[in-house]
Amino acid sequence: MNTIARPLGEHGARRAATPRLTASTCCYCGVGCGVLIESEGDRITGVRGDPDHPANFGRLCSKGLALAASAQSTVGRALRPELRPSRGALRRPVDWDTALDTVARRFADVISEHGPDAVAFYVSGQLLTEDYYVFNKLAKGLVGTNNIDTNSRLCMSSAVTGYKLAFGADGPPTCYDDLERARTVFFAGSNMAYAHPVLFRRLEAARAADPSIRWVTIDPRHTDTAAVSDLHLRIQPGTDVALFDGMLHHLIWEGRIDAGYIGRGTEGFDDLKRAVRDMTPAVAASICGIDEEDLRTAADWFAASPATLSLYCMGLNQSSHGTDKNLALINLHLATGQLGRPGAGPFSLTGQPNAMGGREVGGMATMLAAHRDIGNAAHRAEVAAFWGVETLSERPGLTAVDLFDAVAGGRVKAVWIVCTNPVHSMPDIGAVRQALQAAEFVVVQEAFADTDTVPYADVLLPAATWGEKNGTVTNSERRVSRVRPAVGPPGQARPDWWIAAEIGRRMQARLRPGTPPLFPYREAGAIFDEHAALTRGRDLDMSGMDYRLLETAGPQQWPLPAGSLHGQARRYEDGRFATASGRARFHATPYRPVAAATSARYPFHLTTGRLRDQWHGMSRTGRVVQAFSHAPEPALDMNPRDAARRGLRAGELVRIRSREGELVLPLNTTDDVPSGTVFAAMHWNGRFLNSGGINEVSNAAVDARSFQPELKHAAVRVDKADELAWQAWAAIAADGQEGALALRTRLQPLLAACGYAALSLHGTQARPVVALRAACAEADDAWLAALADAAGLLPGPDVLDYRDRRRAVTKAVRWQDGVPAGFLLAGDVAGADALLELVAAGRPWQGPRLRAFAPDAGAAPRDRTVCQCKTVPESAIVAAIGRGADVPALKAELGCGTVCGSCVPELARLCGARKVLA
Ligand SMILES: Nc1nc2c(c(=O)[nH]1)N[C@H]1C(S)=C(S)[C@@H](COP(=O)(O)OP(=O)(O)OC[C@H]3O[C@@H](n4cnc5c(=O)[nH]c(N)nc54)[C@H](O)[C@@H]3O)O[C@H]1N2
Ligand SMILES: Nc1nc2c(c(=O)[nH]1)N[C@H]1C(S)=C(S)[C@@H](COP(=O)(O)OP(=O)(O)OC[C@H]3O[C@@H](n4cnc5c(=O)[nH]c(N)nc54)[C@H](O)[C@@H]3O)O[C@H]1N2
Ligand code: SF4
Ligand SMILES: [Mo]
Repeated sequence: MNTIARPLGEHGARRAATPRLTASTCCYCGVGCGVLIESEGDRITGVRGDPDHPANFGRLCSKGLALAASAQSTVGRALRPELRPSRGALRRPVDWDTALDTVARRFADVISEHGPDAVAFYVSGQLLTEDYYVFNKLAKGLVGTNNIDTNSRLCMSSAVTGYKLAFGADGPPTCYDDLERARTVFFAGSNMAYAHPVLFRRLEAARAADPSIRWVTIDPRHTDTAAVSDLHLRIQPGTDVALFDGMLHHLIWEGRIDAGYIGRGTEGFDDLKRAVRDMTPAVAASICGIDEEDLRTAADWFAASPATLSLYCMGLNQSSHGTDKNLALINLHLATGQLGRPGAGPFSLTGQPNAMGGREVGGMATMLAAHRDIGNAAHRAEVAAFWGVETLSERPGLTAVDLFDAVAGGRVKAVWIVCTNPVHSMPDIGAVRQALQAAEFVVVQEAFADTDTVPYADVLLPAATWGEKNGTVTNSERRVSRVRPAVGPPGQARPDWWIAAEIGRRMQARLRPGTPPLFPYREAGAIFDEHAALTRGRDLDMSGMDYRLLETAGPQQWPLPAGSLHGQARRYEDGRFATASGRARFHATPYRPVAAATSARYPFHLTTGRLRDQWHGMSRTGRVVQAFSHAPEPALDMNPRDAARRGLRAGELVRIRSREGELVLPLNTTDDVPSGTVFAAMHWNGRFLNSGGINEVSNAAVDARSFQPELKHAAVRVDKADELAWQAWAAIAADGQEGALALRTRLQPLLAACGYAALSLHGTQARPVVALRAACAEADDAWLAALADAAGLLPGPDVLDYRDRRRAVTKAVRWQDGVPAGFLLAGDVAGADALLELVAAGRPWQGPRLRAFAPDAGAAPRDRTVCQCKTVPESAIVAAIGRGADVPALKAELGCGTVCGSCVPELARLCGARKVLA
């Protein structure tokens, strides 16, 4: 045990005057790394990895390390409740009582008039378990509706459905220890190098210790994960089921399956065998667009390895047949007995920090608390009795896509959105906007005031966020960790559970006056105890867990029934599953193509995914300069051959169109995407773009069993946006994070008027530079004047400017203390890259100022930062590799990859690329 302060009470650290350390958990991905937060008074001053936490043993990735930087300013935070007094009016600040009473009254009125299913809750896998529990009880226990769904529907629901169908219960059978014990690792639709970096570090270390360990990546894109794998199965998007079925066919007919395991612990194999009879390796390979030999190799490695671990994520789940993709992979594990022992098993990586906690509390429209089912009368009765309510609704709730459809259609009149940004992250955001516009009453509970969903709020409820909250989260290996507050929330922000409980109390007084209080909580620990008690006797039994145990014994895995002191690392080791028969079930999984077929009109297959250093809608990472340095601007990735065929050049603006909508992005050409497929990062949204981001063009097709949308696949066309002939670039150095956020807020309203516009951050955290790139169909003087005004680039003593009205060209550079501190180019943007580099570098200017307008401007061309921790640009790495450096030499010479390690896969890849070329 360490001696670090682990305060028990709410805001325990706020009163502390001296620097202190608070042990908590990272608020980003499902790895669930332990962090130590340094704080002084009400300020977070630093974050480092908790050496005692069993997920990361002190490590953090680039995002975790930037957490303190993300919490430096309250500019842009939601700081007080706001209320729209009438339709069309602006929201006005109100006190908490008014906000809470209004939400309770409006919800209660709708329920009384139209019934409980006329309201809905759309919540988040980033809530803490305690928050989640209260919302679930509010919806299902008090209101009596199952209309509570969550962004986990966009993320984990196919994995949940797959596990339940195959094993009888949700949750992975595996644990992190298996990462070190696996001898063959399959990354299936997972870019783990970016999305679960600290676990990838553990895999790297294991392979460094035992180079015979094999890695196989299944991904249409050549990701950093694929680049460092021994075999990359570069399948056509959406064809995983054919691949897995083809692998199984090969193993069956080669006699490589584990008949003993199949006989002892499973059922349904004969049906499956019949179902894959026609999916020969040759057929499968041709559907997938890969070599038959590679398919056979992958299958042989899978079966022959002493321990095969599959790590899978959105490439499987976000599909109109995501459940089948999960089941087909699980079939392989069951058929080869690669399960229930160290290093082997199907390991679904959870995306969000508490997607697993949400599943525990049953916080989705299709489940009840503690892995119980809505359709099961006994389960409903158990939960109703536990909560002390008469009955629970047996009507299935609305899942995410249907939920917003019902809002649009008027069946759901009031919706309460918590800790998620659907106007960015849902498929077909045009439809979501229409729904929220049509709704009678929209509540948004957010930590940040400037997300794309907030404008639709009739009531904005300001939430406390990471660093300020108290509770628990459960990570990918079912491990429950404490989240502790290092500082108090700013302004009037409050913890999510508190807001839910306060409104719940008020609604109860209206809907069920005189009944025993459902929300008596005074602190988070009491909610956890209630949750844990409700799991008693269930597969996830954590009735032995409470804050005290987590305090003394550290983070624990479930199951951990009352009386035990430690959780269970691995499940199903005895070969008995949670099904009625105790046997795992095989499921036949016929291959089906993606929902949105490409056509002559929409010839490209669009897939989407994550960048290394950004998190979703960027409400937090978008405040940190270094989060932009690895991928500074949004882009559409296209194979160079496809681009050449269409006469498109890198850097040009292209218009991406689907049946749902359109947006404009700059083109990036790269062999990382195969011919016929294009890729865009999912992060950029209306805070940074003139459009809402890539979900303008995604579609709402869902899996028939998990209801998870096919966010990985859309059919699009891509054309040159050559009507956007008039371009403008601007960049302005700001005074620290506060200054940069304030400047971004001033510039943001200018985006909408453009055919394309993007904001990004450059420079350093101490001297951030806010950059704007824009393009319009024609010159717009009024817009330009507004930009110059907002950016402090109006003519003046420190601004050198040049105008050619006839050609509609404007150029201006601003100096501050002899340093170029901002520029604006419009009409003719040659040299904009060099000027941006100059302003970002912040060095004093030598020579005549007029020379700043010359296209080369004396600065090196812009460069990507590969290593964020040591600020090492790609050019320096490529140069060192040219001199013969390998990864250890790069580390020694340049320092890159020596701190968080997030760039190590890319370093390896850059070195490997040289080998291929040499
Ligand atoms: N840096 C960073 N890390 C994150 C997040 C973040 O926002 N930023 N978010 C977290 C969350 S919530 C999640 S859910 C996870 C997501 O983690 P991942 O799922 O690993 O990340 P993605 O980039 O969404 O998608 C993974 C890969 O799926 C591939 N893919 C697309 N279509 C197919 C297909 O049909 N078959 C196969 N086999 N692959 C396909 C894509 O090319 C992509 O490389 O990341 C978590 N970690
Ligand atoms: N095209 C495409 N779309 C996708 C995906 C994809 O791969 N491709 N991935 C999907 C997946 S897997 C996911 S998980 C979703 C994620 O999509 P979202 O859920 O929309 O992602 P975030 O931007 O993380 O939204 C969380 C919000 O909660 C706010 N917040 C932070 N802390 C707190 C808090 O403590 N309380 C409250 N009340 N609010 C807080 C943040 O400011 C932020 O706006 O996106 C999905 N959308
Ligand atoms: S891997 Fe990175 S983002 Fe994920 S929990 Fe750990 S530090 Fe946070
Ligand atoms: Mo996710």
